Amino acid sequence: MSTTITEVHARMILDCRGYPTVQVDVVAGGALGRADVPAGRSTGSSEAVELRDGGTAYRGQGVTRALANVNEVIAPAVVGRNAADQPALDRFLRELDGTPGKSRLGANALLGVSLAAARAAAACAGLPLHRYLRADSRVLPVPFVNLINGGKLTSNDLDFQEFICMPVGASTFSEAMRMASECHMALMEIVVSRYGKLAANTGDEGGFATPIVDVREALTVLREGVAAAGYADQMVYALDCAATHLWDAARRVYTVAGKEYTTDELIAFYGELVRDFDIVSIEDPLSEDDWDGWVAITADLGAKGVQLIGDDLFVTNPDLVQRGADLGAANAMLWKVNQIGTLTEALVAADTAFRNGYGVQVSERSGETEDPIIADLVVALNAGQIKTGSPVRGERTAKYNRLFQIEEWLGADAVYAGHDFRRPTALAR
Ligand code: 2PG
Ligand code: MG
Repeated sequence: MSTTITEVHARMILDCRGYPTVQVDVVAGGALGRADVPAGRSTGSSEAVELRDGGTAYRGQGVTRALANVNEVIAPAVVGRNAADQPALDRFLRELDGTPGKSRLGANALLGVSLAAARAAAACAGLPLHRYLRADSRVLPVPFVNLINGGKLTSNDLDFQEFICMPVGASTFSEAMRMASECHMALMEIVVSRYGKLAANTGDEGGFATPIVDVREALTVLREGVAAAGYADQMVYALDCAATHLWDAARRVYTVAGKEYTTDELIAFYGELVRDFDIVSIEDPLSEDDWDGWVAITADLGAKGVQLIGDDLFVTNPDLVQRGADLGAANAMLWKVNQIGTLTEALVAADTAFRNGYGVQVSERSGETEDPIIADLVVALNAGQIKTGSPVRGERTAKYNRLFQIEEWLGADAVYAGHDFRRPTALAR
């Protein structure tokens, strides 16, 4: 059966923040593949370049240049190529762009084509994307459910970005989501009764944007919500500190809740939080530029069993992940396809992480659409962990809802990663 690309078309759609983004249709062998491109807000400085128009329309956030690059430059060049040869297609896209950061055509233009082609090829094969990408895909991830938001995702004064509960004690993905949803409902009652009605307003990823400043207070309230729902024994906790944004590079200090910390002091603070709040995973505890600090925290908390995830640090870049592994910085990577700009490069980054014994957590961006593709990708990787926000707001639930469908499709073959979320590849065999 032919998998030759016959048509490529990009259009503008709006993401969950009301910002324009790119949606691409690729037709191959008569089958349509469609994919949306998400966008970050607390971004790492080495991410592939997202092309935005500038000017006044959409306050500079327009994507007409990226659309034109797909429709006028990429489309004529990739028509006639094979959608089923993803590595060759993605290599061609990179070469067509020709810049290291994908700044000429835009990573948002390239990624839309890359993902839509994968979907078209899967449709030609008559397979769901996760199974098309990997024949032994069967691990349903632990959802890292972000119930309290701070940092750049809200307008409250809570400095850490995400306060997360993880239903590791569930026996299936469906059961995990039931626990998470009930915790969300119970937590809403608690924050409203304690902080007033406005406290249940939400941030970009659906977590409560409660007016809390103190990190310990946020963790205490989160734990109370979990206990009120009856799941204290099944849940553990995680943070995304997004600490690049808390770091003063010139003075080499971090500011959290108005208090300054050196790297060593901040690591000691994390040690106390881990001890007091069942925290098993911390993303971006330190700045992307504080590599020495990352080595130190990995030798300390990493050796004590805490997962330390590099997001801004690695930006889904295989070379940076390898650098981390060589230095002993972090022990897991956050995996966001749009940070690197093509599916193949992101898959190589995940392989690099797994080969070095690093965990891989597939992640949403704060600016998402209703496209659930990361649900298929997390199962395709047998990665065991996904971060896709609260169990509310359509662009977040789209991913959870797709995972319910995949769980049903896998039937008795489905394995929930549970406590093994850091090393689930063993489960896949
Ligand atoms: C993060 C994310 C997603 P953004 O920092 O991990 O949760 O935010 O997409 O804004 O980078
Ligand atoms: Mg992050």
